[in-house]
Amino acid sequence: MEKTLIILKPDCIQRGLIGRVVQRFEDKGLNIAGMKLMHISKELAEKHYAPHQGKPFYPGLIEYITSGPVVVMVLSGVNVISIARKLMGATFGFDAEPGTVRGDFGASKTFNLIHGSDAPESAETEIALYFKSDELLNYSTAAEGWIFKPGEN
Ligand code: 3AN
Repeated sequence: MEKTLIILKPDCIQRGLIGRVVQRFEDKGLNIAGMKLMHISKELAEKHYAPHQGKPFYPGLIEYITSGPVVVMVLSGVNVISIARKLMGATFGFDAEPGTVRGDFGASKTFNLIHGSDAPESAETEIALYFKSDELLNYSTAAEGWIFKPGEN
């Protein structure tokens, strides 16, 4: 099953939005394989955002993601990477469509509430940065047969 790394960023936690954002993923029927509250160190942030090193917004990005606790989650499901990114919305809140996390809760370029992996390769790399393999659970839910139809995709 495809997996993706989601981070509820410091503004999401400070604004008391954890439950409402997680609810959206649960409502969609995505399976939570791992979840924890943590404070991202500067060293870990630099590894995560290595592809953006050198860009003008990079120093602010490191400062922001390390500025307070975050919730990191691994979601699993068929097409979970693209489904999660659609639920998140466009990168900046002022561009994001209503109905998405960023479109409903965000208005800023910097404070964009949530991260989601953008491809299977980055998902694998990012998941390994935050979770040991024994922290990820592989389990079925009673409803999943009504959410994902085997062989459909
Ligand atoms: P996304 O999170 O939608 O995949 P990316 O991969 O283009 O967006 O950028 C990674 C992160 O870098 C974004 N989530 C955002 O926090 C930050 N970022 C990208 N461009 C800018 C910018 N021009 N100003 C401030 N932050 C930015």
